[in-house]
Amino acid sequence: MIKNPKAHEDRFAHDNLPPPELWPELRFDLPELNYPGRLNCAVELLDRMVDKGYGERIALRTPDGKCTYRQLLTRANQIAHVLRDDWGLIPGNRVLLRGPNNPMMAACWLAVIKAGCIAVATMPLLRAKELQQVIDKARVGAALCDVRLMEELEIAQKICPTLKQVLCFNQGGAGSLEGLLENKPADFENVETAIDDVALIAFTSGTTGQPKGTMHFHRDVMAMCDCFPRSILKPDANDIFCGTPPIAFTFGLGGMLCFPLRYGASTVLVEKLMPDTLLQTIQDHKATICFTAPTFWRQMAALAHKYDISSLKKCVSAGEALPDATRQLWKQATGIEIIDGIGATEMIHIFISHSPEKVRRGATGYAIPGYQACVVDESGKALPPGEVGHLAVKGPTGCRYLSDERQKNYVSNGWNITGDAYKMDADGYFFYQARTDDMIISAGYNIAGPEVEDALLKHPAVAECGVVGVADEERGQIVKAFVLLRPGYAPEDGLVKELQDFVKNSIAPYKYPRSIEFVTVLPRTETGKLQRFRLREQKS
Ligand code: 3UK
Repeated sequence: MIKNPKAHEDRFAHDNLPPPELWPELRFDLPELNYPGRLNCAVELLDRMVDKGYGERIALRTPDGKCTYRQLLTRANQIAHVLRDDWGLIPGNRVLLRGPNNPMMAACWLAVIKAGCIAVATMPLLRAKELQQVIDKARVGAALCDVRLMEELEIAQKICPTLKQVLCFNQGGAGSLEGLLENKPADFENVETAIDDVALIAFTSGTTGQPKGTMHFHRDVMAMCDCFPRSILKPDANDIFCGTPPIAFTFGLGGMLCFPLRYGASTVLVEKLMPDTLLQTIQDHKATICFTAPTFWRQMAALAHKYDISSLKKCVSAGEALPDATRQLWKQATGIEIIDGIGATEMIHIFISHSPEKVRRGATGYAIPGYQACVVDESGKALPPGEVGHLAVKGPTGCRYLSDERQKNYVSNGWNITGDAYKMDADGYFFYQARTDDMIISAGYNIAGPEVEDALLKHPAVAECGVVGVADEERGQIVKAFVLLRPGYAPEDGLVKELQDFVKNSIAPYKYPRSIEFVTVLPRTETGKLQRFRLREQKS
């Protein structure tokens, strides 16, 4: 290891951290969170595992092959040599990563961090304009990009003066990253970073346009591996992980890469998955753990009987609220109780969840060991059980935006305010209501769209739905449902009345959707979230 008291020679990330008084309070309440002062998270996840004897075990699986821990280490080391020797990058430099989930993308992420640089992984579907915002904001000087995603990056490069060096991977031949790797040594002198050097900047778009960069330290990557997995998921070295979230989304960075490596397990990386191909992947690879979003669980429940997925033991849902209707469908289809968990890019991963045995219907779960959570009012005062307010959390990780005024909105009195309306019961279980800015106010009543969605989803005609408030002269807003029907059902007037009565019979009648529109597709983000603002904008 290179001993360097100031591992980050490039101080950009450090200099753009929020002022200390705007940081959330950080708590390290578990013995496993006592890390040494110097630690490189990629070295912990890879070199250490080889040192411990996992070298010949499988780390990565793909539809066409396998790769051991030692092979992955060699590949990451060679890439790190390109970054340092060929490009002359120094610790603290930002490197943009762009690719679907595949072994080279994984190796590049590990290499960037081993070299002491900062990984800025971007969602595969970003266009040049959005890439430009990320590159400018994080002052990115170099990029590694999957050959099939080069087009938008090339457009972005023309308008981004800081971006000097770009290489593509998964192409092979001269001029590509693979071409440069051939004669690189298999060993690399890792950079011994400080525990609180920035390891990655994860961008989150929100709904307003200007993306926010969340900065996470080497310690945060370790903490994400040592909290949710250790206490809730409990994986072991024989587990085979699979799922949909991209490595560029911290949900996927954990579930598809860091968690499996931390526990000596293996991960199936597949580039493009749909509900049927994810089921096929579980069958083909005998996967034991699967990470995906609620809409996938719902669609997979209808198809599960066509596949042999008897290897599957644990199912994780995150990204948006898991409707109880979906939880029950999956349980009926497979016997498995989904593990729901709320996480956020600002927090890096999941902070409220539940073990399968401790599920409570309608609840996301409880604050997992290492985290604290409560529900607060507008002034930040804790509310008693049963009252709806803002979810506030703190733990070993927390929000640090890269030079962004919005730090003040997310962190208040040391708590991270996630932007979600929640209710807590007397046992400390947290019940999701809505995004705070999505609450529907109709004739003076507060109505949470997701509750109406859950009621609708229990009707056999409803495949998917989205519920929002739309302007109404008399009531201020009315509840409007956009409904996607299951095959075999027709969008008839009689069905509107039937669905309205169905909702009135299962939840408080004033919450029923006064307006229902049948649609063939619902607007979603790349991470599987329903874009309610786009439903609200729709004129009918
Ligand atoms: C919503 C949920 C109810 C919630 C994420 C796991 O989704 C992740 O990060 P994002 O920054 O979004 C955060 C927001 O998404 N949400 C996520 N999970 C749930 N709402 N129940 C859930 N289970 O509004 C939250 O504030 O995209 C999830 C791990 C890492 C992540 N980055």
